Amino acid sequence: MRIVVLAGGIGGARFLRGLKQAVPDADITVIGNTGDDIHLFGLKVCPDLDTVMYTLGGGINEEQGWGRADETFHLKEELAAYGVGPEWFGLGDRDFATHIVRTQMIGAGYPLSAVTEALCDRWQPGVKLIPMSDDRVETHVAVEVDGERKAVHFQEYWVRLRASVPAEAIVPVGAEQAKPAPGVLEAIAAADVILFPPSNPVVSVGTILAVPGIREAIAEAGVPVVGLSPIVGDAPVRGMADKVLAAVGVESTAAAVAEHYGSGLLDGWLVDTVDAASVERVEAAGIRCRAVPLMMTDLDASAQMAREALALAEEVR
Ligand code: GDP
Ligand code: FO1
Ligand code: CA
Repeated sequence: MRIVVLAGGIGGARFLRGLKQAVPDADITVIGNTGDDIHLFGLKVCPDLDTVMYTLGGGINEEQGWGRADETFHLKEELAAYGVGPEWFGLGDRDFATHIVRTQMIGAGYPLSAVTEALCDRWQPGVKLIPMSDDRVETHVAVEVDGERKAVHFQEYWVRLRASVPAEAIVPVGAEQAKPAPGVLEAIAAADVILFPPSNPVVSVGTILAVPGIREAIAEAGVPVVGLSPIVGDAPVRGMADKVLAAVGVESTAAAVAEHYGSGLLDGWLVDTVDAASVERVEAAGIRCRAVPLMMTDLDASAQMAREALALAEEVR
């Protein structure tokens, strides 16, 4: 079975780990969000691609959900001693190596998709991980700080400001001009099923869908498209999805996120059992809906979620 998954970072990665356990023989292609990418200290950092790669490859810091296990921060401390920041972004020594290799290869002329494949040669994530685009896309967030409206990089909004001010608009800068990376449209066209994991619907899945051609290819693939809600009990399980959903005028409920994707894109939607009352509303929007446990507390729970998503896909096929 050929499965295509549109993934952000932690939510996407943990779901993928479950999917791999649920269907070990599946041919899984992951289209990764690169809107979170940031250039720091002259290096290109791709948080969501790395989170997927480290999580599936066994190098992730499990408690944190991002960055490397057994990490140290000597380099960051030395940079700070020179007064070189930003200090608000925690790049560890082991993680730095990934960004150095990536930046060096890009400087040598390799596209991000080829670089990601090379990095995955080491990590063997067991899926084909493709960035949504080889072109630079950077999510910016419009905020008002001290009465002044300005746009900040998504990482600055989330990591430095901790999403403490309202997001007024979300802009995936560069997305309109970006082309899907080689293999993205081909994987979608060849898929038997397309899954939206419980990733952020605005700054993860939404950014991938903002690359011209990807949304259209999914809608035209003619295969079941099934998503899992990242909103449980009217709140994100973690992160700032509520803030970025508000910025695009969507309430933080499992049903509203399904409606936001819409029946033109989604065939099936899973909500958590605590949101069982919203099944009717989602189905009224023309999307088949089931309520099942959606908390990825461990690998078995994530695998069961993957099985439920695939079962729903068969129902709507
Ligand atoms: P990020 O790039 O690291 O923010 O990760 P993603 O975009 O892939 O996923 C973020 C989303 O995952 C957040 O909106 C969370 O609410 C959601 N999430 C995290 N853990 C769980 C979980 O156990 N269950 C569900 N349903 N959603 C989760
Ligand atoms: N998240 C944080 O909350 N603080 C950090 O200092 C931080 C550093 C970091 C470094 C590398 C990386 O791949 C991810 C990192 N993240 C950090 C996570 C990441 O920026 C965000 O959680 C996601 O991009 C949100 O979607
Ligand atoms: Ca992310």
